[in-house]
Amino acid sequence: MKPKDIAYIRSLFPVLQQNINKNPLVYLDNAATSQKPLSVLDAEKNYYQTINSNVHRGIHTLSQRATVEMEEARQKVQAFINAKKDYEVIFTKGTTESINLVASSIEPLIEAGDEIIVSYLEHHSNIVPWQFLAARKGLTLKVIPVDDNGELIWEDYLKLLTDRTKIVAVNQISNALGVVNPVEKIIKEAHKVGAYVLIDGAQAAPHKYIDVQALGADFYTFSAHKMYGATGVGILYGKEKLLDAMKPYQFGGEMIKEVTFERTTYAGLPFKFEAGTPNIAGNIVLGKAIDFIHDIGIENIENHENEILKYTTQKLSELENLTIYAKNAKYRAGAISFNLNIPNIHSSDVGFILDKQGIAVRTGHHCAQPIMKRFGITGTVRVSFAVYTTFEDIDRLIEGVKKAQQMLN
Ligand code: 7TS
Repeated sequence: MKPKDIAYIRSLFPVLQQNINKNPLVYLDNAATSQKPLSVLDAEKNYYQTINSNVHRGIHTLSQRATVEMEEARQKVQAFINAKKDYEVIFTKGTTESINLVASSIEPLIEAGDEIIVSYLEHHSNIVPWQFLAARKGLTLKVIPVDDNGELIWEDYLKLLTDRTKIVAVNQISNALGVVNPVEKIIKEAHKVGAYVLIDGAQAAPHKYIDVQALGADFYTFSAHKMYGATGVGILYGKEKLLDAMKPYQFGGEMIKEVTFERTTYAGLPFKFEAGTPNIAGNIVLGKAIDFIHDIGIENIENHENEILKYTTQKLSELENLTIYAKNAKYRAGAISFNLNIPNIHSSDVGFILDKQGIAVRTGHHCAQPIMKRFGITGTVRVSFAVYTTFEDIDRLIEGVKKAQQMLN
């Protein structure tokens, strides 16, 4: 994209127009959460000012409007990931809840002795729910190791697959290192042994085109707040047949067909998994966030961010005494992790010095302690991108890192 296009896009994000610690904000913590464009902010306000009412229950006009808008948003998500049916799209409160839902509701489909495979690259939210499922049901949790480039070791993955493998749960892009996993191949191999595959797309959906049918994913999860939408909104995509066979996650209003004190029957998809009043405004504005992405074009976003990633890698590589993790991984996207090679400092020392210059990054273990341990570290400085990231942002980052080097040496 041309600089003038990026300048226009930046003008749509009020939060970017401010000084932090007396410097223009450089926001490089998009993997944690992205900023929101005016169209999303306005839609959220407009919902509360003109529509606010509960969905799926009111005979009155406002309730019907809210319902139509929320269901239109569901259809936008369906189209965004190319799901076959709109009711295969479940609104949750985030990737974490989407994965917990599957790890809980899938119980009827598994038996003691079955095996679950995750990878060293996972966010804690794609490890811990499976650990607890394994403990509840007497399953074995296996882990795909990574090599020194931060890439999954393919031969080891193949060796872990057995006819007892029931679930394979991996991310498409690692939040800690930015490594892109070969999820299409992973899914194909898992299906050969009859396993179900959950893809954690929290770091992929904001950055690249997703087609759940082409991937063949059984489940696909992501968070609205990382893709220009609101916090408290997530998506679980699941294949109809599997969602139908799973038990409900939570129980209450919305998810029932008929309740008596003796017996309750459940509603069909997607309501079976949407107990209680949802985040109506948040779900509606996810539709607006998707419109925003479509207006720019997801391929344009991906290409721009790849250019930024290449530039950042090159500029960081020119600095001495600095380690970039997964630098030689074949495919990376969205984020880059590094540390200064200075004894007795923590990544947060660097983050603190950058913040004083108005540069926002994330430091620490990024909720991915196993991969940190694999590299013998407690954390990294992580820089992560969005459509509004500029080459000037990266120049400011590099100057900031140089300053941190001087101050900490
Ligand atoms: N999976 C991955 C790959 C993630 O990056 C995150 C959040 C989650 C799951 C959980 O998403 P949530 O929306 O339910 O919280 N990752 C990060 C991060 O890297 N920094 O802050 C949150």
